[in-house]
Amino acid sequence: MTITITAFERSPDRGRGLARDMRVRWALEEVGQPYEVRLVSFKEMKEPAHLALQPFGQIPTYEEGDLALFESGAIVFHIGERHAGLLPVDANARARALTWMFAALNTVETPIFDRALVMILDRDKPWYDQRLSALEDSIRKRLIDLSRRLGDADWLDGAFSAGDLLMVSVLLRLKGSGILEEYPNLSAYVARGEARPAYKRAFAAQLAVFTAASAG
Ligand code: GTB
Repeated sequence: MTITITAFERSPDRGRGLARDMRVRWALEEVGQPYEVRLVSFKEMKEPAHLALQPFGQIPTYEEGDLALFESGAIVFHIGERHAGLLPVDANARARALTWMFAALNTVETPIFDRALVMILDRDKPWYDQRLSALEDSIRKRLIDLSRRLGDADWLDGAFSAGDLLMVSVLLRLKGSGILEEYPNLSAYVARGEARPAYKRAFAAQLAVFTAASAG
């Protein structure tokens, strides 16, 4: 059955792989599942056809036969459940991988995404510097703990899993900020994720969308 996901027709990140279709592409590449991409404009994302798939008018979505999903974490989990390569077979290890998926999205991504939003939307506000600094403190708190837990391991809990896929995806947004670089083992962890062939294929595919849109 064909898998179809949605992605930005013109991603505001200009092909840097930061939009959330990237993690779904990466998961599909890790498990070796071919997929098609339907590109949507900002206008189309708010129209009834897309809202039927994603009630908040966002990307990504996932369609496979009569199954339609939204929320990148749920989609990555579904891919991991259906195909080998992202979730351990051992029940306890699988539960721990799921825990890291939630940790990535609930605990680590929140201040990182808020920082990005403030930097885009609030630069002109009188409280901008104070808010940015508070968010960066919150991020550092998370990274100190994550760095300590990762130690000198390659991945968070044994073999690479969907937990690592989401954690690396979340941390990538900090690359070049100077904050991630304060934690050399986390920088190296992110680089290990980016070096995976599946990541590279996913990155190239989403970049090709931006390149084509810029040429057209
Ligand atoms: N919780 C949902 C999920 O994980 O699937 C969140 C989905 C989401 O935030 N989608 C964003 C979206 O559709 C795109 S990824 N936004 C349009 C809207 O809400 O109207 C977030 C994103 C956007 C832009 C960049 N960037 O330019 O760097 C990075 C990430």
